[in-house]
Amino acid sequence: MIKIPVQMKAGICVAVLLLLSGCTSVDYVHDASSRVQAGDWSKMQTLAVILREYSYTPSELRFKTGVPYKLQIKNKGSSKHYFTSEEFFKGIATRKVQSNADGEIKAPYFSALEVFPGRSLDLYFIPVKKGTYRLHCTITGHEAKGMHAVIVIE
Ligand SMILES: [Cu+2]
Repeated sequence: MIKIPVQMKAGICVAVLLLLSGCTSVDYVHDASSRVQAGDWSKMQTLAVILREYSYTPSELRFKTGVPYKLQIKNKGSSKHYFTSEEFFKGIATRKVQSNADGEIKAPYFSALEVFPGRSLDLYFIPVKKGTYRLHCTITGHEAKGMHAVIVIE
């Protein structure tokens, strides 16, 4: 029998865990459109998040599963910023993203939204998967300067 050193065993465990997490990585909500249609949008709750150099306000956004939301993503900064949170977008049933000046975009899911300075986008959605998700701006240097936040679905 081959003896495997303890350290190597630990390494193998980590490798297996990484493989498992890779295999079970969260996919998008497949029944998003039926969840959106079944939602009671007359009870929609509206929240806002402000983007600026280099922060999200509030720095923690909390949502409840099953509740329809409109999240107003407002860029009050002087440069463009991103609302990027792939795992959060995988945990919600998206209805649409609306630009109040230009129209609305209907898609089963998004992974990132870019908002120009002085503009805003409204994300209409119903949270599905509980969890804590990292939100960040993917423009070079912004996250390092503090442009990150947490989204909690409870
Ligand atoms: Cu930014």
